[in-house]
Amino acid sequence: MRGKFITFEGGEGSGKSTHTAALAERLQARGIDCVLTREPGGSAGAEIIRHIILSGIAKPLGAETETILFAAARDDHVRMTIAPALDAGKWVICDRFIDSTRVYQRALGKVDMKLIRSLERVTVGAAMPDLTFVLDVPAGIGLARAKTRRGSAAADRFESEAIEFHEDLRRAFLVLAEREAKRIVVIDGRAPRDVVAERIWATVEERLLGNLAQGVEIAAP
Ligand code: Z5A
Repeated sequence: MRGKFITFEGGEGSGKSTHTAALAERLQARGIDCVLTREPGGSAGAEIIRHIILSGIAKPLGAETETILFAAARDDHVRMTIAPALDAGKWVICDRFIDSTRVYQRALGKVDMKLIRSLERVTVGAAMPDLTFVLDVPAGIGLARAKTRRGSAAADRFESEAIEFHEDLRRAFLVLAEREAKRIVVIDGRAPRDVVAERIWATVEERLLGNLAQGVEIAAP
């Protein structure tokens, strides 16, 4: 049976890395084989493209070229990591995916949605997420968390954008979640870590594990 595909989205410092890891650990404890991955990156080719994008050297080439670079990275990631894992029955937990392109490249570069959707069709194919969490925090909180975590290291290509940009992103994620309410669940990321983790787990149990328990044997914790 094909594995389940769960993605995490949201602004900078909203807790995606924290909660992708926590969910993968909890699923493993239930005997579910998981692959934890991220975008941009998650495969050898995509990690090279990640470095190019986040260093900012592609910024002068324009928002459309950056969008195409994200798509090239995704194509490699889906072919080399995500699709083989799902086909093998593993669950894939991914930190950022298509909704980041829809929101960031649309908001940042006003890239034509037709281009974004066409690239999505080519790169993603059947590997659409079964469930997506948007971790929602005000931009000021997320940026402050990310700054604390970064310490003295320099801000990357996107962290260095103005706070208004990050607030626009937050709104855009919420609009997207409203439009695709069947797939996307918004979680208040301001709550304490363990509360956020419990809300995520409850949703996974309700939406994915409930169905699975009817057809598949799951190892006891
Ligand atoms: N991007 C794009 O433009 N288009 C695309 O298609 C894709 C991506 C796929 C990737 O950056 C950048 O690429 C991203 C969008 C763009 N840029 N931005 N901005 P990245 O991978 O380097 O970083 P990120 O995805 O933005 O994530 P992040 O900064 O690593 O944050 P996070 O993963 O959401 O948060 P975290 O690391 O789990 O938590 C941050 C800190 O807060 C950390 O110290 C935690 O311990 C703490 N934390 C977490 N949860 C809590 C709670 N609940 N309370 C208090 N503190 C907490």
